[in-house]
Amino acid sequence: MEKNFIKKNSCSSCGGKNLIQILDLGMMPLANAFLNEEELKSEEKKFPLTVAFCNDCALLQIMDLVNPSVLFKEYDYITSASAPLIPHFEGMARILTNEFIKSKNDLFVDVGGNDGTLLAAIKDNCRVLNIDPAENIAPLSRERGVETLSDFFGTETAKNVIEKYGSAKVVTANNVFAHIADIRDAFAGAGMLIGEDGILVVEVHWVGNLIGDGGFDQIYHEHLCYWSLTALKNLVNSLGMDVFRVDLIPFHGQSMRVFISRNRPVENSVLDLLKKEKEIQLDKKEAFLNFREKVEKNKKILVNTLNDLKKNGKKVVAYGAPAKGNTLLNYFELTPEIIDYATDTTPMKQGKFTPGVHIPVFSPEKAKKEVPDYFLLLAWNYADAIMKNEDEFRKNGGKFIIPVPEMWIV
Ligand code: DWN
Ligand code: ZN
Repeated sequence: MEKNFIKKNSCSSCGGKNLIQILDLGMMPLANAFLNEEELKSEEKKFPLTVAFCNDCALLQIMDLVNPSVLFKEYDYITSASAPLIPHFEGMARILTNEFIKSKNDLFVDVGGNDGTLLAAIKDNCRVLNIDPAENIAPLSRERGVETLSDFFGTETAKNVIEKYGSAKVVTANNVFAHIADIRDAFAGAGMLIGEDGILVVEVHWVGNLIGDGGFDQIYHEHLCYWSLTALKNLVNSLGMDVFRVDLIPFHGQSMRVFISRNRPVENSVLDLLKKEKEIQLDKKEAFLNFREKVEKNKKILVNTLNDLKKNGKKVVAYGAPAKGNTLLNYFELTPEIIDYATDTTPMKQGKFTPGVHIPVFSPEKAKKEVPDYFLLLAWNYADAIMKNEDEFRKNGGKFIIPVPEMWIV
């Protein structure tokens, strides 16, 4: 992509033009573009953010494509900064190596492997390769002993990898196939890489959770597609592969772990989830139009509550500064007048300001010294682990505001 931004007019998966607009979030900054003090002085880049449903293949997607080099070459998100993700990926490593890795010479490729958390748990069992465009994060992955290629993924990269390393027994793509504009090319590349008998495992946020119990805040420029199994299977089938197993897992609200191959028998889990998706009508635009109303209703409730707390002299601090939090803060216009500051465990975010509304980000230590009355839990997807860690805060009368799907206070 030459320019920094283009608006597309066809579906990323099937190429159809039968697209229905579901949500318009207006002009938005990039969700991971945290700013330093110097950058606050210049004008910040903002881009339109609109969501549409494809009536032909059932894929929910954004229409606004920001150049991936702008989004991903320098990246402020590291997997291991969110403690619950470490056992999650170690568990995944165990499951996949036990079942699918047979020899030390087998190749295991992780697309978008970030700081190498998953592959570090696999590297003693076989050859591993992380392919990730974030040049600032590659050294962290290499420090873990994980061979790392700083590149975007598609058929071109797949060809190069096959030439150098041969086919892969397992290719994983965790929380990354929502992020690729030419998604047909990415799936085709993964298909080439697994050859005849390898498997592809894709973890991706489940759109049924996004429009049901999860938040609209997962919508931002990095996330180009919001997958149902129905939509994903349509694409995979059109490329000569099939989904043979799927697990719903409690990550980022609810995600799907989708197992894909060319020749394995389809298991009941696939038929079960497809049936469930039919029941909740994930293949129909109406389900998505209802979601729009939910977002607007929640906005009113949360903004009114925060304004009332502020009027009553309460101090509210954001817990976590996740990318998704920046959609919420900007769409709900929550400025430092309402949210004093945010805390986040990611060193790269500390000392910076959140995109758009410019809330300052500090290490969690700050809130230990200047204890707030309320934490707005922007990292709501880790609510259970965080509540446990912050038991003391709650025992002392502190409260958490969970912002989505409907605001509640605990
Ligand atoms: O798809 C994506 C997902 C997987 O990761 C990306 N496009 C970007 C990113 O999204 P996110 O930033 O919304 O992800 P998380 O994992 O929900 O981010 C949580 C944030 O909260 C991190 O910045 C770390 C921070 N955190 C914290 O400060 N205290 C997290 C935990 C668990 C904590 O206790
Ligand atoms: Zn389509």
